[in-house]
Amino acid sequence: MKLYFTPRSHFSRKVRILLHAWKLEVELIDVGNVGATSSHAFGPNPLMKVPTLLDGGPSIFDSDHIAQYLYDLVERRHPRLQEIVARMSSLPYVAASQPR
Ligand SMILES: N[C@@H](CCC(=O)N[C@@H](CS)C(=O)NCC(=O)O)C(=O)O
Repeated sequence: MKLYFTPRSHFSRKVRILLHAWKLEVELIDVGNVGATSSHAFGPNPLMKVPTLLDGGPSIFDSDHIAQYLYDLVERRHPRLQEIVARMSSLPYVAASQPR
């Protein structure tokens, strides 16, 4: 798996937190300047944004889509993931951060 990212991108950080928490092996590719005008700098993302994930198929972009992809990947290995996430969502500090 390859993740095109920048260290200061909060969208990238969200994905990196999941990769780290779920112990997924990834090659991190810092694209450098997000103001770059060459699309090559962003890897295979026609929108020229980070993060972008590559995992042997078509490129996956938009951090929420990447998060869902990673979740599905991990869930296949750990069928109880859904239960664990549901339990976490009921914790007061997580519940308090949910929109009303
Ligand atoms: N909705 C996208 C937003 C991604 C995004 O806007 N990334 C910024 C960096 S934090 C970027 O690449 N900006 C470059 C640009 O818009 O030209 C996501 O969730 O991944």
